[in-house]
Amino acid sequence: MALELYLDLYSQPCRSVYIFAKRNNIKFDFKKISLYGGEQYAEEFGKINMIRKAPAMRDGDFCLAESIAIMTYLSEKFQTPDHWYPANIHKRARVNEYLSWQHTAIRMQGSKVFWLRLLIPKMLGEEVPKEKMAAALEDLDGSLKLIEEKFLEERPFVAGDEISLADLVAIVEVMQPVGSGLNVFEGRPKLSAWRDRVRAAIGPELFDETHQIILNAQEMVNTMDGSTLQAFKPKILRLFL
Ligand SMILES: N[C@@H](CCC(=O)N[C@@H](CS)C(=O)NCC(=O)O)C(=O)O
Repeated sequence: MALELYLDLYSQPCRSVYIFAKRNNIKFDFKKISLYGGEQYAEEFGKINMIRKAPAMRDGDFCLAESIAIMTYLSEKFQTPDHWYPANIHKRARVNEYLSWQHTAIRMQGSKVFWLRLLIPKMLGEEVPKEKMAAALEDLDGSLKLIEEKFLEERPFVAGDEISLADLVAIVEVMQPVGSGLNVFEGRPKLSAWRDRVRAAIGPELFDETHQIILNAQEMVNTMDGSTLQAFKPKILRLFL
């Protein structure tokens, strides 16, 4: 049985897994799972990932959740080039440091800004309170500063001269609020130059193809039936408002 990846490219961790597999010529069946359509709650998907989140992977009888676990598994199984997850103890530690930090920082904040700007207004039929938006933008700003000043410092990539899993996981999160029309690169030349290096290292075609869906999110939301989101309302309001 071919390796299966369960993905929805609206999702940041799905985009990193997708780019990683494609960039490393790992053959897989793309199993599309529509998160806005609630397919993560289907009985069949529960057998693949009982956490009911995407991405998920099935390799024969072996099922795995969590994007970072999936990418490190693939890097080991397919012996991908060292730069993705370097063997050098200090470089790997830098990658791990970023991967450990990002979950509750840029990931949470970029997602929050995306939902506050785009999906929550659609769901509620009104803009979110100004002070909520201001606080979310301030938190996001803090994380973007840390990416520039702590995780990159003067290096081209997080672990040094070459792209690693840390840059891949970072770029998909940094691009999420961009999908809501917020240009996070404006006034941040260091972040912009890093984005250009990451795009070049991934390959501009693969980068653009993967991000097309999120960069079209405003259009998608305009034509979306607001009731589609009602099922997520209690959870999203608890999380973000
Ligand atoms: N830590 C997980 C996060 C996975 C995750 O939160 N996925 C979201 C999409 S970005 C999801 O499936 N959400 C569906 C839901 O919560 O119902 C990873 O890195 O894979």
